[in-house]
Amino acid sequence: MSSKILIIGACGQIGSELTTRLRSIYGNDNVIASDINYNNLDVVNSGIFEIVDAQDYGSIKICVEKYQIDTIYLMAAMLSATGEKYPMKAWDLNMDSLFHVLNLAKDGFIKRVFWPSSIAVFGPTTPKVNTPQHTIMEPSTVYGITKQVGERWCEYYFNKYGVDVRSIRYPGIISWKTLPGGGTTDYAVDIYHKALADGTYECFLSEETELPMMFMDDAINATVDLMQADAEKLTIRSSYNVAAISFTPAVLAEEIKKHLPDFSISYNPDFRQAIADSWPKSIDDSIARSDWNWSHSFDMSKMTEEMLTNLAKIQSEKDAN
Ligand code: AKB
Repeated sequence: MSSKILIIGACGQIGSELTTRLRSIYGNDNVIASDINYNNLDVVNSGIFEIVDAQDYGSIKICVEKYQIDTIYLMAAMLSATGEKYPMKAWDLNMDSLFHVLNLAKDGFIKRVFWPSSIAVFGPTTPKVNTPQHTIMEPSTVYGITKQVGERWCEYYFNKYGVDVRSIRYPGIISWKTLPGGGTTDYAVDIYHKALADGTYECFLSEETELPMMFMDDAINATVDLMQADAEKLTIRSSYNVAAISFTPAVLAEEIKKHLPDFSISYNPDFRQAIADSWPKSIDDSIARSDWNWSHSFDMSKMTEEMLTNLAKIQSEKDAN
């Protein structure tokens, strides 16, 4: 029998592009997209779609049984900036949903789980440059706490119950198809939209704030490759460090200026600065590279080219209509 996949949080930034890729690999009928709303019509209309509340065990289980799901990608989460505004909601959403899915696997309803972690698991006491896979982790955000605790539970469910759970510590993800929501790294997407629309951008992080980032295509490749890897090759069952590029807002602005010479940037750091300051500048992902051959393809210039070309195309199509 072929694999049947359920994506929870399929209308979000990563979930939507993951849905498209998984449908192209496994076939539309084998990839069920779900979310708490119909916010992404491309996802809703391109295959089977169900309303599923990630915090409601019953609603996930009904969907698992209806479609005989064996693999869940749990992409629903509250990110770092929104999490600081609603700490208990972030805790409840991020932890309830993870336990529901891990317990479905433990109880034999599904076989495999993908759960995203984040560079937010690291904190102010973590070494900032080339942050190792195993190091001090004292996250100072609610989101980071949920991701660190989640990683511990994933490893526990693997060791104790044999649950095949796999995870990646995503850096900031940059894409032109869907906007991110509520993260600290969101500036690296907003900047492209504003550069094209207004020719100027006010950044909520300071010019020298260096953070690990990745173009969406690489993030989706990493996710698919990890899920397709032989289980015996995986030495990490908490969550893998993965890395692509690291840059500051000032360096990104210079790259954009190569395409849009009149672009200007100003800086007005807000509460997200403290979050960014607590995270690594760059990540050592050598274990992912050796365990499952992870490698990235987009550097900053290729990504910028791709972002500006596609966003400009969307804008001119809108203008023409
Ligand atoms: C955020 O900024 O909260 C996320 C992340 C790094 O996990 N993009």
